[in-house]
Amino acid sequence: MKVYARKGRLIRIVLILCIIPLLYLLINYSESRKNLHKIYNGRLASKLIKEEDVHLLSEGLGNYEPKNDEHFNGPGEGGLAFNTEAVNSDDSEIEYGMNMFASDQISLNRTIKDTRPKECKRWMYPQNLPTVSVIIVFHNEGFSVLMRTVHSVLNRSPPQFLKEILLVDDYSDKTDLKEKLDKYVERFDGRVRVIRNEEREGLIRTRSRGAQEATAEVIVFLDAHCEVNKNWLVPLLTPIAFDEKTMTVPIIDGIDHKTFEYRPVYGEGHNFRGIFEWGLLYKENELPKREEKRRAHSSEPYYSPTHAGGLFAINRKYFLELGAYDAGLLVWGGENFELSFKIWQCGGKIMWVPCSRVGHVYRGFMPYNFGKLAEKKKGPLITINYKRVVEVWMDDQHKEYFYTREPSARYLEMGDISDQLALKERLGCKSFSWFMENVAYDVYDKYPQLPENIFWGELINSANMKCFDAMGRQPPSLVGLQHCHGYGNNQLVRLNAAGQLGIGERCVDADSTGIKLVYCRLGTVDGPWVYKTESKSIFHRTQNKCIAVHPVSSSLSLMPCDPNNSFQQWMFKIVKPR
Ligand code: LR7
Ligand code: MN
Repeated sequence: MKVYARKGRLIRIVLILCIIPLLYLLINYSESRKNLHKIYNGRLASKLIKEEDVHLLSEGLGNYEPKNDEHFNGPGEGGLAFNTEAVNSDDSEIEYGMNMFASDQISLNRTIKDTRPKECKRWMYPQNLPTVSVIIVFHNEGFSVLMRTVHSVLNRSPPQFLKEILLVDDYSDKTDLKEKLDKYVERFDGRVRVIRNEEREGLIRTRSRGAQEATAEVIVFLDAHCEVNKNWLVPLLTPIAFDEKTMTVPIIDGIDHKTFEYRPVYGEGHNFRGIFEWGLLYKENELPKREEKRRAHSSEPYYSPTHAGGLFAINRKYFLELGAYDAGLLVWGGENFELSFKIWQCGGKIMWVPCSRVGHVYRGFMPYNFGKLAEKKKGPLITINYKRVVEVWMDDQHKEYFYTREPSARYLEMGDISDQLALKERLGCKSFSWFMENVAYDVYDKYPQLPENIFWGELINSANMKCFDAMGRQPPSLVGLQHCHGYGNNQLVRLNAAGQLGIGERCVDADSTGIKLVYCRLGTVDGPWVYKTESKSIFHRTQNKCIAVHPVSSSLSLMPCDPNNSFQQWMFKIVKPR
């Protein structure tokens, strides 16, 4: 008996001695877990967990880092460039705007480099997140590029949140996008659905259709030539889970259209956001201090006035309540501004998410035409889209900036916008000035208010009746003289009240090599030019010379002014779009 009692006590002592530290560890562990929950409880993600606590993260707790890092050695693996010698010999680039030979050699499941800020692995995310329909609209895209987009989404999204991938075919005519595609997606057991337009609708209407047909709570749009990166989805869903009127945008890395090399768009620690110039060309700008400071960590989501257009997540019901995209916008362009202005002005938010990265193939040029829809419309279709957006969402002051930068847009027929204005009224949306002051305040730093145009139109030389032409070249380059074509575009020249001579978003300057197209100095709207009505000369104030045409070569340069020389005489002729 005694022996047993002693033994029993000993066991108890040993047990207690063991249990105390075990209990301690256990309590500590669950405390830490509780703290982790607190971190995101009711908040977006305002604290990172500490480096030393990373081992506490587990799937169930809201960390979605994939645990197995696979490595392969095939072509293009790790997001590396495909061997360029082979690449140069292919002419699919003309058909697709990207090198399909290279794409066809690269695995649909290839690995890419993790381009996120290091911090990203340490964020906690909620366990309950909405389900997602990924919508990919396409028109005549390359099969392997489209499928690599699908594979990357399936491989890198938590299956509990990814309800479906919707492929919406905008009336492609390539044969491999028909039965072959239908057959291919069968292997995904209904997780990938293909729907097709009866006629060409353009990407804007096709996306709206995709939203209608989607069945999940959140829709995520991707272009048909993307690769999503590690843990891309959850960081996009989290801000939406906390606030349904938030649209989230991943950071868009580049995929080379020749080699399919995957490259980070910005260096670590640099955050940019989407803005615009007054001709509604999309621009990106380093995050303003005010927005940088609003957040505790550089990898946290931040507010952005707009987005590039193609890649974003939004609550489906909310998107449809906003009227989806204006159905009067045709084919391509401007829809990114329409949606952005609508979201911000009508009570929502746009956030860019540094921890969500998606690669996109930037093509060298657009390989498709705009189809029948473009023929129905007179004038340049993209500018018509811009005009609709401007007329619906801007106020008189800012509309004026647009028409100053794009003067021929005044003459464009934009169709009926009364539905859009009614929607704006119904949703009780705020003014564009409110948006500029509170959200897009950094636009003015780069693109200040535009002085009025004193003259604009084709700039025609009196001696040979040819037109000033930007020649479609990238600055710095020489301005040329060409037959007047009457379409404006590269021949549409503006001289504003502050002496700036502009063609499109570019400026005209002069040096010893000639008359040049240059990048306008950001934040300035002035220049050295004066048009002298009596002598019809274009005078450079600081160099005290005039623009002259060489009688033989037709090249342009600055010469000592001679009011009687017709090679120095110019007329502005207003061009209306055709
Ligand atoms: O008629 C069409 N029907 C379509 O379904 C024309 C195109 N499409 C498809 C096309 O197959 C592709 O999947 O629509 C998608 C977008 O077309 P792209 O890839 O030719 O457009 P883009 O990448 O040159 O242009 C950007 O701007 C567009 C303006 O309308 C769209 O918003 C694109 O989605 C957008 N792309 C991005 O934002 C990716 C980042 C690029 C930048 C900056
Ligand atoms: Mn694209």
